[in-house]
Amino acid sequence: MTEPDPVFPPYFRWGVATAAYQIEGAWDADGKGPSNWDTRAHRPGGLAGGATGDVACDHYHRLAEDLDLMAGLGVGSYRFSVSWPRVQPAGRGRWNRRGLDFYDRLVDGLLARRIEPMLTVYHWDHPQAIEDAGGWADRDTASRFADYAEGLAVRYGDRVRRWITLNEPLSVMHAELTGPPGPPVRRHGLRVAHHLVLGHGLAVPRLRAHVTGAEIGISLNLAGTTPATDRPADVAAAARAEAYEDRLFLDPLLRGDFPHLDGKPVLEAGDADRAIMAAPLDFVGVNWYAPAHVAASESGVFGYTRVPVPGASTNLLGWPVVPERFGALLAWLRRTYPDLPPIQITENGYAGLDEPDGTGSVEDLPRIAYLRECLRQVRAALDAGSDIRGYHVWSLLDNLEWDHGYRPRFGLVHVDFTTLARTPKASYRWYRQFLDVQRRDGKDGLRPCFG
Ligand code: IFM
Repeated sequence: MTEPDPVFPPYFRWGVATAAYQIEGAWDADGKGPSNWDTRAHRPGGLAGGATGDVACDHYHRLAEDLDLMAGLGVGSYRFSVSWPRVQPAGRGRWNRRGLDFYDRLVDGLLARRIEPMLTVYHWDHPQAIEDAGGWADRDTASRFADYAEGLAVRYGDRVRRWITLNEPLSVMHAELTGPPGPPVRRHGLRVAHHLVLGHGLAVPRLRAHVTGAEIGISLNLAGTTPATDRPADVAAAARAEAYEDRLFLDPLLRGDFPHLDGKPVLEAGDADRAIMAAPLDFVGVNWYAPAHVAASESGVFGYTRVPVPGASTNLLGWPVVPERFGALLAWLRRTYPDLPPIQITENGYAGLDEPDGTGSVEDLPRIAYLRECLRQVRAALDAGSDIRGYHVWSLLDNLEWDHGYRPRFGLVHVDFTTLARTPKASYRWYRQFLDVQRRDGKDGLRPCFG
């Protein structure tokens, strides 16, 4: 007999997450400017399979249908991102009214369906003009970003209470360090990391100034690191991996300095910058998919490499499928950062091939099994003392998985990228039922903050 799904406290908020470049399409519609990702996708040999975000899920033109899919699911929270080049095409100065209007329609459509918006200011797509000026390797981008964030707060702060400054700065840094050859590739990873946290810290008070009752956080991709063996070289490699990944942003955000290795910070920042970076946060967003099992390696940028988790299967992206390790990451957070603000799980998901069967149905049972176990881990972490307030499945829709193109699918809803037809998968039906149980047993667990 399968174990029943866990029941969560009534305050827990349930949602789904997406990001602009991965779903919107309409890459040059209504005054939108080109982004770094448009350029990356359009160059020869760009993204896998020749994919681009030109159309993606065409969410920009199918907003009402996608909002109805969320309402049908029964979620109380939707995490989305704003495309910077859609609303401020040159990355400074002039705002694009038609782009801003789109997010008005999105926010209003959510509130009308009693779904609370959670707005990510930056999920990797910035105006090409910003890229041309050096992207995040240029310190001025931090100031441009803070101006942009403030502009969004002025526009949406009356209706959007929950804000995420950056999504996964670590991934942005890694793209700099390990990006494929050809422009735009630079080797300024740590400088990029510095400017990202600085931009975040500059943005936080600017958001707070315009958002009543603001809840401001940042989404970090965290793993939970273990050494491949107990050989000293692998143990030291795991400590480096922890410093350069899991602690790289948490330490400056929560402790006011970059992590130290061998008595030295992995990245030097002056006192003034460190004070800005440590701006108080209302929550930390955790994106979790898989743990990091690492071994010493001279070819790794920081002297380590990820190795397979013994005995674990892998998903379509080659990531180990070990949902039972989610709890270890949450326990590590409790131990390492006793003053950690409340946690929002801002992403958790599973990459599959998800082909429709002969009847057109997508029976994505491995995704359901993975998500169920992750949720059991989250529930156990609550019992163990973690302060976790919400959970978002990545993702509502199958979408553009960046350099990997459209083959890896993460959605609860299948998207046929030829016809753009949406078909809820078995996981959509499972999540809907799971949320029904939460509503019943948790009484008012899905009541939005507004309305
Ligand atoms: O698709 C991405 C998302 O944009 C950021 N977090 C990880 C997801 C899966 O790779």
